[in-house]
Amino acid sequence: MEQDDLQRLFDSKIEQEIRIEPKDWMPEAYRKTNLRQISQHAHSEIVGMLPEANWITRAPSLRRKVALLAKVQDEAGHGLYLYSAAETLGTSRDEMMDDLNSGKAKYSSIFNYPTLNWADIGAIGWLVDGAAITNQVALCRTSYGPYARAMVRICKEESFHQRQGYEIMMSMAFGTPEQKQMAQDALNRWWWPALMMFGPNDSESVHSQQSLDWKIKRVSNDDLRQEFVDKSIPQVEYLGLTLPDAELKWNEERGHYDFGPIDWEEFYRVVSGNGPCNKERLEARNKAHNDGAWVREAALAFAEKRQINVA
Ligand code: BYC
Repeated sequence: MEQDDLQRLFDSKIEQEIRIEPKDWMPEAYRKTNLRQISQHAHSEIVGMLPEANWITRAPSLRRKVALLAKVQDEAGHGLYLYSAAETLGTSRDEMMDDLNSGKAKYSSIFNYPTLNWADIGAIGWLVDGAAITNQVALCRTSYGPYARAMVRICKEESFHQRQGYEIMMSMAFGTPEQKQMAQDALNRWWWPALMMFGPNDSESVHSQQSLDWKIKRVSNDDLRQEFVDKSIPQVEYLGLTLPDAELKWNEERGHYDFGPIDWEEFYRVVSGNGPCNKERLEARNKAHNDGAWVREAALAFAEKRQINVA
């Protein structure tokens, strides 16, 4: 088929909501955009394990420990589904790992903030996984088949994560005054970074329009952020907590909550590598990679031995 025909076929599939599959022809820029987004997403899942794993040994009860352990294991699984989806676009997992470990690849800004106490684990599950689901439910309808299918399973698991977090927040907000204060403090610290997870405002988002046209993104950064704010407020009210935003107000005309300005300077500082924990996160990833070298070597040696035996 001629290039023009291939492009027309691709465009008509996008138009008709027919998924693009790995062996289909696709524009190079479409391939690269998916690879960028899916690999960044995979890295976020893997780095996202670090702030929570830190609390597994200090969870306040066996039940909490088991739930947190399951959640952190799920994140590893999400990373693996997503690396597999990204590999179908022609890049190896080793290359993606090298890009993460060298600091070349991005991962979600949110994981560069510290988890100071147990209430932070509640706030992460509730707000960070809540923000992630808001984005990911929309991505179940993304145009690239392997990404969309990975998202369906991931969203189901994220719902458990969100509930796990909110349940911790309920225990603390309805607990002693000290526990309630810890829950409020965690909410104060995680609220704004959670809003930053959705990325820059639409007017500043370099990739949004093209990604929306290709149906890689189904909803814009600002619309997803607004959806998250609107659904979080009743949850905050139920807990009897308050949001660290003096400008938050229901806007009858818009049918949405208005909220105060996001500190984009902070966002870009964190995304460019200068957040509170960027250095620590990369060091932890590199250490894990280096400590695991013997496992990769052993697996390769075993695979080679099996091939020799089969031959
Ligand atoms: N952090 O043009 P834009 C999770 C970058 S966590 C860092 O709007 P795009 C989990 C962006 O990459 C969530 N970087 O870009 C939960 C771009 O830079 P490059 C993981 C960010 O791609 C709990 C530049 O800013 N979810 O799942 O159209 C536990 C311009 O932005 C961020 C996903 O990754 C950010 N917050 O839209 C464990 C969802 N925001 O690439 C895990 C999939 C923007 O040009 N990703 N940037 O150097 C997406 O939906 C989109 O990629 C984004 C950004 C909405 C994040």
